[in-house]
Amino acid sequence: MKRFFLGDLAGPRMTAAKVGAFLIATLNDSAAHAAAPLNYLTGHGVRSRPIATLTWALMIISVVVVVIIVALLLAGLRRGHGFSAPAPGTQMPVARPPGGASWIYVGVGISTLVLFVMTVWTVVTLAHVANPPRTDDALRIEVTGHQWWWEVRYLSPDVSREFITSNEIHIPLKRTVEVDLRGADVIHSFWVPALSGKTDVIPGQANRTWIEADKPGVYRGQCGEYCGEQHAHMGFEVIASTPEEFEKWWNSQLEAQPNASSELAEAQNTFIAKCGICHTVRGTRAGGHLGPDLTHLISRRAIGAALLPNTRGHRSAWIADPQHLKPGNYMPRLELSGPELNAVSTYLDTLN
Ligand code: HEC
Ligand SMILES: [Cu+2]
Repeated sequence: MKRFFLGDLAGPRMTAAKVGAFLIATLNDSAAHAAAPLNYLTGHGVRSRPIATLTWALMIISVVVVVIIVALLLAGLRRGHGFSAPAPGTQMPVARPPGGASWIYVGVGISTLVLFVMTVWTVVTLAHVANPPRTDDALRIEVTGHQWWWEVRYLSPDVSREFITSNEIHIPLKRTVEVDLRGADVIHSFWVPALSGKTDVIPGQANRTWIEADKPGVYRGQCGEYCGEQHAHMGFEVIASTPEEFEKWWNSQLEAQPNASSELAEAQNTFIAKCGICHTVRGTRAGGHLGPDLTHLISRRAIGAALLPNTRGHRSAWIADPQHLKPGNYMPRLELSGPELNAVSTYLDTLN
């Protein structure tokens, strides 16, 4: 499936076919994810569907209003009143021709009614989606916004089942997920267009939002509030799967990493020495919190906050020069030697 971006439409060759293809990709539910990952015109859960319906309704009403106004304006211009220039010295009458005022009364009346209905509909929809329909079996997670990545902590009544991961949120299908939002530095905004609207992530303030997906899949999320140089690359992914798959994933994430076997010991030591001050790998002496938790790095789909696919090549390129791939981010270029880079990459490969 070709990916479409609004930018594709612009440029010198904006054809009807291009516009059509874009609209079809936007409207076609299943293609929408792949074609336009941040598409908010189709909802995929109990929360986003009423919002998407409202968005479409407001958009259609607005377009109809513009069309009516333009049509009336053109009709008025065409009709004219055959107004010939007065002879010099004569007085111009100031009285307007009678009859036109009813257009204004009726127009204002209809506009007021439409605006009133739109306001009530908006308020009712927002109130309806503000709180989840049921919270008794809700899953609770805590998401912390950092410049420019997301830390995700899974909460559980049994604290031994809690753990931290980053930039990837797994959720079980058809279950409410309450998201407690924390800010580590500046104001960010948590946004998964297909599942919910935006909620600000503010340092020192505990905000809460909720998401729920009813179809399995990968939903793209994005920081929705300008937060500095790499704001555009502060993405994440929400992965919705069946409750069984979700449970399996949770259990696998809980596991700590074993101490490396003798042939990997040196690679692990290099990692701990060079990277452990900022990154955690549970089960080892690497326990830093300045960067994402790397305990199960290999299980994730992307690195750099949804910047690059998580392949060995991209990982090595990142470690060799993170400032080239994401200028200004808080992982410095570490000037590793060739063997060190190789050792660290080899060690990362084991973090399943
Ligand atoms: C000074 C702190 C610091 C050091 C030292 C550091 N990192 Fe990072 N690292 C970060 C930060 C911060 C990020 C998040 C960058 C972003 O996405 O904005 C990061 C991101 C990463 C990521 C991507 C993780 C993800 O889920 O997106 C990998 C992989 C990584 N670092 C590996 C390493 C390795 C390997 C080393 C040692 C050679 C290392 N880092 C050293 C701070 C550090
Ligand atoms: Cu941000």
